[in-house]
Amino acid sequence: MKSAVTSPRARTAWVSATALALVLAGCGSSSENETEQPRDGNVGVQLFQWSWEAIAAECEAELGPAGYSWVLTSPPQEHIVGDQWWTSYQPVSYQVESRLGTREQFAAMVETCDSAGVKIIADAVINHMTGQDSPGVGWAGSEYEPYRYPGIYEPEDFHYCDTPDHDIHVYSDAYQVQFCELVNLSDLATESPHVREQIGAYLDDLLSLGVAGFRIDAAKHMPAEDVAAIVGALPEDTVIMQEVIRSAGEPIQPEDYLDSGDVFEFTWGREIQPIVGRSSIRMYFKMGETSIYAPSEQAISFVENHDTERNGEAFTYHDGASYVLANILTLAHPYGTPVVYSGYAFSERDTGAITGADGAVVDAECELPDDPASAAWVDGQWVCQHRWPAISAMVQWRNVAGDAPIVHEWDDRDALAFGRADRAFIVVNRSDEPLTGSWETGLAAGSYRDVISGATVEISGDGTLEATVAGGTALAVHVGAIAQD
Ligand code: AAO
Repeated sequence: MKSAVTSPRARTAWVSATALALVLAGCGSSSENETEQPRDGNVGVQLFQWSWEAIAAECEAELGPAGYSWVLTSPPQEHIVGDQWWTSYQPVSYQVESRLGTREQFAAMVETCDSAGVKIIADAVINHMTGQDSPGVGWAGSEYEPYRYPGIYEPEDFHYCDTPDHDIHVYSDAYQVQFCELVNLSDLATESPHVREQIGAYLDDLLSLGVAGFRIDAAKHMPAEDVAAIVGALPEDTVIMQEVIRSAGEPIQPEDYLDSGDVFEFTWGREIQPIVGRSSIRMYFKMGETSIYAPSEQAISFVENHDTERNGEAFTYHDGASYVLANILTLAHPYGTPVVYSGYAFSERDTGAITGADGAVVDAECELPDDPASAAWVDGQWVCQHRWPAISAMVQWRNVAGDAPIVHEWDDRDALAFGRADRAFIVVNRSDEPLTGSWETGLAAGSYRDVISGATVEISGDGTLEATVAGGTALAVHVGAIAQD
């Protein structure tokens, strides 16, 4: 059984008690000390289609100081050639050579990020190879043909299911989901010892380059026992995050995979939308509790990922204040291990990130407008959601809140408020109108910085906060951001 990101073993490694001590020690200090706040929480960021060199630079400049603990990269293996982003998801070989960078650049990225206190989780595409019907040459020069990847796989290493085109047509049929081809992608026979060995060697290779673990792409399309056998051969502390999209009425569910590690919980993004919108706001306090949620300690929570950003199912950077509120609420809730999404602007679903003359993705640069939530983004521009001030501020808020329970729950028609023991407090106002109120916070008296607006707010001797919160935003304070006298 794999140790999951929030299992006791992994938690010891990722959430250090000294981090909180550091914040608390900094209590009396000013906001200039905030870059020294904890970076050992559990918040991750998916840097979609970021090159290895750009990720390395971001770890040092931004992610470590801001308190991000891990980065989910795009797939690092050799892939088919093409302009679309999804070429990354069609492996040609397991060489760590892609248009996101070379093996050396990947290794250097892991080292740089590690030094900045940021772990690397690699996206592992192990369910399938390409979906190409004719021979080709991959990014690093490897030749392939349908169902033949010289030196790696031969035709007997794939599934040929009994639908006419070998494709999955019905998700209610477990056999099709796991033995047919997902959108024509040659489906590896993951029950085969040879296939398991090849995949194991690839994952071991990435571990030797220092990654902390893997996102298992399309885990739903591999029998749970195959995934268990593959990850079971890896070191015990390998972090495993499986993509098993929860859908009502399907026979294969995320719970089937919990023995192998964590799962991305798609329910979170689906339920956070109406909470920001017009449904009963108090349902927020029940999120994570029903049977359509994986247990908190094994769930990755997220507003959107690269698929849901493109399929209309999630809030995205186009949704302005609602998108920011969804991220704030996700980071403020104790449920799960949150991952912030960060990608590039696009109009067409398939369009890849901007590439140079050699076809490699050009290093991401973050040039944030004054108000990113209402900015007009140009296609190809890096949106850098992880740097948006309110989102980045809430990463620290969450790190300070740690595992403290929710206290002082309050809600009104279009607003809610709560504390996290005596460490942090937040008021969220989803209406367009300002909200003026008085809340019991559980925090010690003093002048705090509202980490969302930057304004100073006072908490009185009995722990009460009296404030006005602008429409469509939040007020968030924590014991690591005490305002200077
Ligand atoms: C490309 C072309 C294809 C071509 C193929 C081969 O687009 O036309 O046939 O190449 O040449 C990515 C792209 C694909 C791309 C592929 C390979 O998205 O467009 O194909 O690379 O280059 C299913 C899987 C899930 C998968 C998702 C996209 O279960 O694993 O489809 N995600 C991962 C990656 C993704 C990647 C791959 C897998 C492949 O994140 O980026 O594809 O490596 C239901 C099911 C889900 C199912 C969805 C979509 O979900 O439950 O399991 O996901 O349908 O088919 C509501 C519904 C729910 C529905 C959900 C969708 O909630 O209630 O039923 O919406 O979010």
